[in-house]
Amino acid sequence: MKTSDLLIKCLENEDVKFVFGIPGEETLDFMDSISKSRIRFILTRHEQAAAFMADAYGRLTGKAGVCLSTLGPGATNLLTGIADAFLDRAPLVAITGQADLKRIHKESHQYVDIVENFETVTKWNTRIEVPDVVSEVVRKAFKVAETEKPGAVHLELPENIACMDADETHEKPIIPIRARRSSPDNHSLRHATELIDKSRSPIILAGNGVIRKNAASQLRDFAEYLGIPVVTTFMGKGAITAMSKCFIGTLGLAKDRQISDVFGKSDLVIAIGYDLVEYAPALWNPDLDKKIIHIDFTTSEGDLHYVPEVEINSDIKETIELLGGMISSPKKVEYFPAFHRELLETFEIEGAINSWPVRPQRVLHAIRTALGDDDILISDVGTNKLWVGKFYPVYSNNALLISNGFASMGFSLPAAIAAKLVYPDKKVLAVCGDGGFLMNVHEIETANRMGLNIVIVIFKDNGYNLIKWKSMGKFGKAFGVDFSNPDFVKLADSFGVEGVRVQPTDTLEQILTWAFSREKPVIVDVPIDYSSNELLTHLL
Ligand SMILES: Cc1ncc(C[n+]2csc(CCOP(=O)(O)OP(=O)(O)O)c2C)c(N)n1
Repeated sequence: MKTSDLLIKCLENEDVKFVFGIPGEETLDFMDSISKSRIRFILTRHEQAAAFMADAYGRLTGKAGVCLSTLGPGATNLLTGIADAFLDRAPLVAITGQADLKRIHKESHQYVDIVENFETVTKWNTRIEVPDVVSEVVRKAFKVAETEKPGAVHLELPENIACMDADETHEKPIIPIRARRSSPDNHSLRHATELIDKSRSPIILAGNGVIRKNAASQLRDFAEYLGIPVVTTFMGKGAITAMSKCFIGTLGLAKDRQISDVFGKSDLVIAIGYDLVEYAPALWNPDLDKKIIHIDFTTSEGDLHYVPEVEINSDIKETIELLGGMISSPKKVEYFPAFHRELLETFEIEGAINSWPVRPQRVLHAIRTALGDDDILISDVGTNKLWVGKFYPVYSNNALLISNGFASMGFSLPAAIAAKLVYPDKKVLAVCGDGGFLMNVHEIETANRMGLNIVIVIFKDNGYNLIKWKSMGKFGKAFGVDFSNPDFVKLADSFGVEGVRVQPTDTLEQILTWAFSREKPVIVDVPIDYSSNELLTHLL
């Protein structure tokens, strides 16, 4: 069996459903092999988008998404998406072609050392240099990518190896087995229990780790039973349903009201599945005075502002359940019911204000109405993300995808395509700025070719608003942030899809209902008014 056939056989063995990518001359054997398999090849229009799709697939399923490119420029195009999976902790396996091994020691057409290039953005990264290692390499790649914290892995397959025969004895894929994490140890549990029992005013800081391990209902039971308020990070939204009385908001801006109103009142932070890459502890523990309990699969990062009294490095779900049973009495943290009420009220009041251009709050309220609890919203990066992060209530696991570790613009449209492929029966909506949208706009063709009804809502302000806003705050002026846009309705038309520009008299809810009734992608161009951005720092 030739090596590329064996590679595909091993991917099937890992239950890979899709490979996202763009082929090249050096991946011809790979393409020949995949064409004979049950794996669906999703041809994209840019390798970065392919990597974002694999990244979103990984977040939604917990299984590594797979992307493909050729050598050189194809592979360097993949890099941003791979880095996103790396810092956003999404399981991903990237496969790239490479030149014949006989020419990689010298200057040679399209050759750069991709393994070296990918070193800093992958958990593991290797070149397949002999056919007989393929089944071991593939099993290791998926294991490493999917193990906490998940992330990106890269395999390079040179073209002369791809068409070489593997030895028959090595043609057997290794069957994946599910390795279970050991239980939390009693000593650490008792220590954590003591700290919680003694604490006057504890708070839970929940991150994406809770979502990855589907522990939202355990977290809700734990928090509600003990009466402890919960703040999530942006990527932790959904770690506890926004309906829970214990949910009191999201942390995500440098000047966040949470810091003074919530962390200011707390003496103990119970960090569960929290990731420093999203929001630095120096922002919520500047004086190093908080006691911290670290609950996660992996040990904590070395950070002066994050030195836990106790670490429970174990299964998050089991830890929450065991701890809940050990704490003697519920806490009486008094402020949070009022905070939770305020969150709900602000959402309704702000979301009802009709003005022109439209305020982000109004759009997000209409989106919340259009989407069911389990439908999927995907946010791009920019001020649009801050509004989604601070304002949009999430009711279930993975009902919101945000890139907030690497925070790369251009994520939302490709991610929406992957989400719709994974969940054809769910509504999928991408919110993006006009800047982020145009970074991967070509994927409208991909979505259309596949007949996917995804809705893309563009917050149009003709500029890179987040940078403009920050620059105004720092210098009182902004430079190099304004641009013009194409006519998005005509652009949609030229792709063969439908587009609509919201007018002052339109009802957003009706437009979204119509958009979700179509069979193809729909672009909704919303002239946006960012003049209430300051409110972001006052929201819970
Ligand atoms: C790929 C990439 N390039 C640059 C940035 C820096 N950046 C962060 S937000 C932003 C502006 C985003 O503008 P837009 O997409 O229009 O969204 P808005 O802020 O207007 O909502 C920029 C340039 C980034 N995060 N990612």
